[in-house]
Amino acid sequence: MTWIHEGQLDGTGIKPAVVVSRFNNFITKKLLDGALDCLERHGVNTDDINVFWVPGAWEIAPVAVRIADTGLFDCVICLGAVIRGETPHFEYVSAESAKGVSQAAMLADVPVIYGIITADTVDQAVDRAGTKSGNKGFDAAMTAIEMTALYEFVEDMEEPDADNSAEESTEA
Ligand code: INI
Repeated sequence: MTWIHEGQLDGTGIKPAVVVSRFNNFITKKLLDGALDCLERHGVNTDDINVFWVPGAWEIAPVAVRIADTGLFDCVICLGAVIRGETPHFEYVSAESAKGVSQAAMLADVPVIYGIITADTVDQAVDRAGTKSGNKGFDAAMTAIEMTALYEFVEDMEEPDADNSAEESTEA
């Protein structure tokens, strides 16, 4: 028997933290709007959402780690926008902010979700912040809800017992 587990998209009772950077805030404000919209549409209570603003994408991961370490939040959603300029600066900021969030996700007990846009042009960033290509903030929040449910399920998991179950899959 194969056991299949998947987090459900129900945000009831969860306490998310959102870390969002001010750099390129004409984009990041839209990502935040998308994330909040998603959380509220999936049952998260507005009073349970905490938003932390940081200067730029570089600062997102260090703050995300500390927020996760407080134990006060069920997930951390990281939002930012890194847009290519004329110098190699973009490469450093985009690569290190991605690595940082990845490390934070590996270390934290709760899901740390990567919602940082990296774009070659302003148009590409606009497309991903609520226009042609959807809203990456909304998508990140959706991922956070699913992963929060899955983490909680895995944490409480007991050994599956084939004899005592008619179900092959579990809704986390
Ligand atoms: N920060 C961003 O969030 N996006 C960018 O596009 C960006 N660029 O291109 O420079 C950027 N730089 C600032 C960086 O994140 C830090 O805030 C700064 O270096 C101070 O540590």
